Amino acid sequence: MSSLPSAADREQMSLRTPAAGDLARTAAQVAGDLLTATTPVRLTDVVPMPEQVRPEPADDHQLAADTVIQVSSGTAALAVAEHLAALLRPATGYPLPVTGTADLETDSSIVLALTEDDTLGAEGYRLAVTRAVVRITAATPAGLFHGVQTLRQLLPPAIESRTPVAGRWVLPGGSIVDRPRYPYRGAMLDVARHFFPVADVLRVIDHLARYKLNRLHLHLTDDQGWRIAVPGWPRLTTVGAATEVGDGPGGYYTTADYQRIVTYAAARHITVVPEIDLPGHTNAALVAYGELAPDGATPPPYTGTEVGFSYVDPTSERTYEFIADVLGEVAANTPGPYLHIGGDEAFKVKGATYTGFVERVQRIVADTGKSTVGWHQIAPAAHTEGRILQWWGTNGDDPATAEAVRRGARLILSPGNHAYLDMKYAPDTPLGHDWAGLIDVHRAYDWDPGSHVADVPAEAILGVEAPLWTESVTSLPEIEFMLFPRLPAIAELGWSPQSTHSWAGFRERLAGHGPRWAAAGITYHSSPEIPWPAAPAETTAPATTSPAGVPTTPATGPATTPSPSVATTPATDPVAESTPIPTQRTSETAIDPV
Ligand code: TNX
Repeated sequence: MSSLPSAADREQMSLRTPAAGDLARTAAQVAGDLLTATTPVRLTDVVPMPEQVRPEPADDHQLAADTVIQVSSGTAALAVAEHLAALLRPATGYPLPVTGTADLETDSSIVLALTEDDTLGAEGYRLAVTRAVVRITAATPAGLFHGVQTLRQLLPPAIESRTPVAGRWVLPGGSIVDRPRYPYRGAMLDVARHFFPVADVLRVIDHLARYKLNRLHLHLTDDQGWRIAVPGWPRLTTVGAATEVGDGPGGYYTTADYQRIVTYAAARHITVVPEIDLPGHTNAALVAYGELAPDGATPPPYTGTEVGFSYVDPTSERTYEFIADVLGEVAANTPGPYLHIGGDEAFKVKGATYTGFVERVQRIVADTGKSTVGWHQIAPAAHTEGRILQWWGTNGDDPATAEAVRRGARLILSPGNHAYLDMKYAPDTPLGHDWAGLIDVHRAYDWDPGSHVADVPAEAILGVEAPLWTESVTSLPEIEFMLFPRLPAIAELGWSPQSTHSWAGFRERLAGHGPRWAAAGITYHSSPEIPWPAAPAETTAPATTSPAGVPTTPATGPATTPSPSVATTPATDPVAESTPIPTQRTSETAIDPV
């Protein structure tokens, strides 16, 4: 495992933090650029690439101050319509009332309609843009929601502004028919190595929703911290949560916090997959309850980044009482069907002891009514109904995994050398590791989930997930820097048909998203592989040029720095019921090495 960013690296990052005056000037510049950003987006620019796209350039549709959002009868579509309205109101400044009937299609409306169309599946949608009407139809609210994310991308990047922008809000004419390749499309956030407050997690959920991801895997426990309250085991949080990598204070989610996360996710059609990592990665639990340790001796807290040394005692009944309590509590607060039991890197629990442990924990999971998910190391354990393995290998070849699939398991693909978002983009990326290699955007994109693991048939693939381990990641801007632009690459692999796969096309489409992220205050890595729109001539941003001659600072708003000193209140989408309207972060200096 590579070393974490040194104090000198971080020092350098904060040295590049712009002064307040520069920030204000940049904010004005971004707003000015956005004002002029009225060129219609092309219907073919959507990420992930839709299944079918038919542009009709004569049919562009312009939103207007009197545009209304109409929904088909019933309340199921109403929440999606309100979500859409909340997305579009800040930048347009239009009232966009939501009305409960689709009968009156006026000249200026967006219609969301639930239909019986069974060709669209559980998440598909149709979008038709004509001069008169924009219509999204789907068989489910989830399908409508994904259609809304497409609609959002078809408006100019300035739609991401949280304050009104004078512009022509034109949607490109034509139609899209779309549905996902895989039912499981996720990202993982490790909240154990570093703890992230609820507001940060909500913002990550919004990022997933933009790219039609539908699973958020939370890695809730590890050696460095225990992050979830469990009644009857108070020391897990009073003691086990008080540490993280380095010397930070740690933290944990109360039951109410966790419920807020799952509710916010559910409103965005995202299922939370909670992970309690067992039997290894448990030092924080052992610090809290030494009775669970193999020798009964409480270990010291651990805040380093090694793995594989800790484990709960697999021979003690107390261990299984603990696990039943923890998994029972987490299951009770989790609406989704999965419980992730980890199972990785338990180097000290070997052979039959390890498989026996996993099989017993799988039974405890089954007793909660959920399905077991585990890292692919659990493969040798017996099959149990609905068992899912998460592949994180780097060479696509593991006979034990293939055999577990033959016995009925399905796979989530997170190959370490393509999907691990904690890997560095390039040798000089200031955050991350390189044990699985460097992962630039091309590498994140260029693999096929359907044929990745040897001797595993395409039908056994449930989907893809991009994990972000956070040994080196300490703040929301740093999370975003590692997610963008690689998360959309993995999202496209999970959603788009393999027949649309094209690196040349993807990098062109992705380029248009840089200005969107900038307008939304999202920190991102301005990878030199992506042809970001050229910076306007008059920009005051210190746009620098990569060796390839590509500006590393995108035109309508440069990447923000992940320096914690620049980040303001973590922002969630304006649809967040109880979160404040975000403060836009408009700092300008990318941390990209130039
Ligand atoms: C391996 S991948 C781990 C994690 C580390 C990660 C760092 C896996 C299941 N385990 O414990 O955080 O590498 O990249």
